[in-house]
Amino acid sequence: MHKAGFVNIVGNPNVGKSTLMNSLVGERISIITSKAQTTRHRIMGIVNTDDMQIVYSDTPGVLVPNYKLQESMLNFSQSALVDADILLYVTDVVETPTKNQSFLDKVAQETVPVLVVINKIDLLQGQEALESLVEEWKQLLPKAEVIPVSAQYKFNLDYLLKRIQELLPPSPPFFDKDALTDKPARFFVTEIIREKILLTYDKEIPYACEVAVEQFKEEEGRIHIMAVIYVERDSQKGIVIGKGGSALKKVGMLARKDIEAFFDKKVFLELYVKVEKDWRSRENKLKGFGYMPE
Ligand SMILES: Nc1nc2c(ncn2[C@@H]2O[C@H](COP(=O)(O)OP(=O)(O)OP(=O)(O)O)[C@@H](O)[C@H]2O)c(=O)[nH]1
Ligand SMILES: [Mg+2]
Repeated sequence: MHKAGFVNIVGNPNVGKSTLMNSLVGERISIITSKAQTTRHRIMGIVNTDDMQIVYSDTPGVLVPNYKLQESMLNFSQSALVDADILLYVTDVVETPTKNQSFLDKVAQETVPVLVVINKIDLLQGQEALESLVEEWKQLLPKAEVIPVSAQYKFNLDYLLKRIQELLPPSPPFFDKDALTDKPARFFVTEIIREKILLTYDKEIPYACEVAVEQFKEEEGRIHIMAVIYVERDSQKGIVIGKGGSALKKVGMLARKDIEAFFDKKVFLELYVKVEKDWRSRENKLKGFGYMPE
């Protein structure tokens, strides 16, 4: 009997959803940074064995939208409540459990199994603090199972995986049995560049940036990539480029290394910066960037 299903990962920003998915899949699919709102899309990571296909979905952290891009991000998170076979509600040992009560209310109404994954337990000292946190979550979501883990240090993930395998419904596979993700190669290029932007710039800059791959050419022995970083205003363009081009050069160098590792090939990366006024608030731009259906 073959088992397959959607294991959707939701939760507030920065709790470690992407770290958890990457650890469960064993590949670097989602980008991870210490900044909130790192993930902007719903990204699938697929694990295949002979008799099983687990389709994980990483989603953006749940937030109150302030502009159209964030509305799309919230839509991705909410879509994961609708089509899950198993829901992983990720929290950590830092946030207040009731931080986002309205989303929790929706999780409480789930008819599929819900696993509350308390992440980052490596940060806790002593068993008592953890026990009381587990107790608190059991009160908040009585039907759910509470599983403490450390996604980064891979603590207790074997138990979490065991429960996922047990709960997975009988079903034929949804994707090819050699598929790793639902996203094309170019997507991972834009994500790697975005990760380096999040690491390089402060404050609002990373949030005002979007990356598009304009050219992706496999040449003999290497990949030639041309990508554009879109910002919302002229002043941001100057900051992204930096003095004498230094900041952009740094982003390009860091990204190229990771893209080479991702494709296991030499990469020639050209980066340009362009202004696309207020793109985060414009529907047609968000469609073009893949945040909304065309
Ligand atoms: N100490 C500790 N840190 C962790 C753990 N898992 C993730 N982190 C860190 O938490 C931060 C956020 O991790 P992400 O995986 O990007 O979190 P996320 O929930 O996907 O965040 P968004 O995409 O912004 O919603 C990063 O700095 C991670 O390194 C863990 O088990 N222990
Ligand atoms: Mg994430």
